[in-house]
Amino acid sequence: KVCVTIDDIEVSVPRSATVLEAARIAGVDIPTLCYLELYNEIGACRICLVEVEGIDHLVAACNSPVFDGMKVRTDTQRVRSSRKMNLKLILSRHDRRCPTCFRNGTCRLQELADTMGIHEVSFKTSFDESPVDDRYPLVKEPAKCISCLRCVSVCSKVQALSVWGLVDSGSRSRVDAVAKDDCSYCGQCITHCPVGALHERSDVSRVFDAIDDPEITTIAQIAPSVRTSWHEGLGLAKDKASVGRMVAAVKSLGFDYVFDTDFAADVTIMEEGSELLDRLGKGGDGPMFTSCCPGWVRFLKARYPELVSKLSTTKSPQQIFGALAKTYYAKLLGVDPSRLFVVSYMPCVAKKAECAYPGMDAAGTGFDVDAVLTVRELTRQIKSRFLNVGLLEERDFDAPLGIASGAGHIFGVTGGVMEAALRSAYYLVAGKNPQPDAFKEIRHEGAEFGWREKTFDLAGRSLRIAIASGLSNADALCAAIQRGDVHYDFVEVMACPGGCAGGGGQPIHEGRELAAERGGVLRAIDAKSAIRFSHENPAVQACYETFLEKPLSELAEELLHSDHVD
Ligand code: HC0
Ligand code: SF4
Repeated sequence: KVCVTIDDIEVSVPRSATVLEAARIAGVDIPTLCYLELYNEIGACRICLVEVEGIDHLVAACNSPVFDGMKVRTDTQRVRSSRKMNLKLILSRHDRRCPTCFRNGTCRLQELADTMGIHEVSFKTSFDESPVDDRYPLVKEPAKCISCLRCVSVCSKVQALSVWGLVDSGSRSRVDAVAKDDCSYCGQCITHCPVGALHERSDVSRVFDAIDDPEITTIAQIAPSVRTSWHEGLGLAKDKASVGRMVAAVKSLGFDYVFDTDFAADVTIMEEGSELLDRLGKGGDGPMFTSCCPGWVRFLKARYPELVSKLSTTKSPQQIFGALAKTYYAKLLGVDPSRLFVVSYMPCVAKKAECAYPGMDAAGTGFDVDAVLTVRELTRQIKSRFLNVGLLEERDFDAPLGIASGAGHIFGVTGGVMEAALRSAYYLVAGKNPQPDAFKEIRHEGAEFGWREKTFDLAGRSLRIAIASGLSNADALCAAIQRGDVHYDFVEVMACPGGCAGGGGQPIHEGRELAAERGGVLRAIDAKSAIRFSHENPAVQACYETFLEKPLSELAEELLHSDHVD
């Protein structure tokens, strides 16, 4: 430990600490912009400048190490005016049309300009006027980019991809997509961008158009982890943000039916669990990979094409929902499926791409899922209708595609798909249920989302499983499988750290990672659920009895499976 004085406050801090960390220990706030804990400690923006006794120039707090006896001043006139000058320079290269920016209200740059009292920028403003390309689900607005390099860091360090890079030099240097084809669309660059330079393609108006069309029946499905975060951008207290109130809010937007993706997650388990036992029975070369995360599927195709055959053929819950909505449910309603418009509310950007993949048209109407909106887009929709959600009466999901088990709910947290699958696989092998929490040892601890493994005894059959979230963990796992260092039967991968709870379509909170907290909400919902097993969901049982017949039936194969070839 070393002794450091920050603005007359003496603190003892680890020798390896930076000035910023020491200041935080002392309770002194130093503003930061490009800084991202663990991943982007590069001092690029020069907003965290401080004065250190005995050093002539100002230093960046985020990447300057402390030393014993160090005396730091964070609030001198020189510090304040340098920080202001640096922020004004950044603002002079930024398109400052805040009112129409996606990040208006959640932008770190806007917040800093306000708190630092900057209300005019006297420098000549010039920014990158390259056109915005919104053909893809992930959109870059060059005019908004401040070259903080956070996206570059997150993409390479957390996701083991290097889609973003610094191109050109000098005054022309800028961040651009240098390996676009590798992009998994996980959206982690969006949730870590401090400004509005990266965002999802907005599909909001297409959805409102469908809602307003009297000829169209609109159906919403809501993904598991949306219920943990839908209120965050609305300023709604947690205790008011019940599932029932979320359903009421989505119904208020004008949908004819509001259903639960978690119902389809239960169907996924029926199919995927049966597929796993089928593969094990055939004694093939393991493992089977989960395939419900489109970010992971894109990653695998790009990086490990030779492992693609190991992906489960079962479609994701989003796509199973779409396929069943436009076949099974269209029949129940007696409606022509081409008049149905299915909207998914997802914590995910990659789902916007998934719904348009070849083969995602089981009903033959074009697309089984017509539009995918992120939680941030849901927030914008609710705000635009001036809904006072706190006052809405709680509503239930519609039946039957709104009935789900606890196993379906935990899909949105890392390890949840695996746990749900094991609960039902055990039943299929043993002919009786395990304890619902029999597989709880695979749950993550806190925010430790790395690669974890375990061998379970599945009624006399030993099953080796592994779970990873975050693509750098997935990358390490795939490499180990290829080298033959590890052998598993079943592997769950989610592209985003913590699973969908930490998804790239979730609300953004500067400097805070909420995946673990949101995941905990899903675990709590599961624990309180009357039904804990996918195979005990009565709506799923009815769907098999009256329509699909049984898991992996000919019809189930046709509607609910895909070979991931495109
Ligand atoms: Fe997920 Fe899903 S759990 S991918 O993470 O499997 O987006 O929340 O909807 O489809 O159910 C996202 C979340 C889903 C799907 C489910 C899976
Ligand atoms: Fe999307 Fe979830 Fe996968 Fe992230 S982990 S890419 S949010 S499906």
